[in-house]
Amino acid sequence: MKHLIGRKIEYFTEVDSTNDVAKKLAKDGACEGTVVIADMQKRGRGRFGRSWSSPSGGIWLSVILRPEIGSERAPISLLPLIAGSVVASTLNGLYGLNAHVKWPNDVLIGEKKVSGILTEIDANEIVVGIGINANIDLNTLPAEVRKTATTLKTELKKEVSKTALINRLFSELDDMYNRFKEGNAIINCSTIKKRVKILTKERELIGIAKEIDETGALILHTEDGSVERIISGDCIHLSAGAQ
Ligand code: BT5
Repeated sequence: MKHLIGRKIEYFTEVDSTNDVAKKLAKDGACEGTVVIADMQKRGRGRFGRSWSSPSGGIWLSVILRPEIGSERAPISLLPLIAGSVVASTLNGLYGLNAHVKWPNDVLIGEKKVSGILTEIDANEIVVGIGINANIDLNTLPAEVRKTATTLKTELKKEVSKTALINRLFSELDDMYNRFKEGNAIINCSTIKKRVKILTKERELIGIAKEIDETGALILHTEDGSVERIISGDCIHLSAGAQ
């Protein structure tokens, strides 16, 4: 099939969270590739129960996927990095930006977050939530978010066409999802080779991010000489230091 992603679009002016709506639609049998889009989210969510600011002007959407689970070639844990890579390449292709993906789910411009991904898996249903700060004035975001965030409007000093952005995003996501199913997804992650601090629920580690394995885990060579495989957590880039 040519275009899977976005073959059905459910549009809302305001929802609590597009991921919640998509999960419900998926349970009710919505077809793979269905996308839920909202102008605003009242309770946008990040990982680990964090909140995601979602004022009007942003792009808040969730995609329903049903890849064949158990396929070793296509581990679903790669999906946040794949979605992030697609967002970065879409922004760079359309606007000549230098957006890049920080492991495991952030799209940054410089070191400021312009987009975040929240993937939720329930049985064989996967919802990939994508938030992009598009036509948002930075000062409409909460003060604590403003410190680490940016928006396309701030970077480009003008508003973008959300329709053009969404269309390009769907088309690139479609291509990459096909590659993913064949085991050929392309992941560009700027965390590799950087000195990083990793924060997990249990611990804090500093080291060099050596690579991302085939499941999306980060392979960290720590300062005290051990090699750790990190499957989930937060990452802070400490250096630009490619080596
Ligand atoms: C994420 O979590 O980055 C995942 C964000 C996913 C949002 C999309 S929007 C469509 C779909 N529906 C949802 O309900 N969610 C998804 P995490 O890595 O945990 O980052 C969360 C942190 O980012 C927060 O604690 C804030 O510090 C920061 N943050 C909140 N809102 C932001 C924004 N609009 N832009 C940049 N940073 C933000």
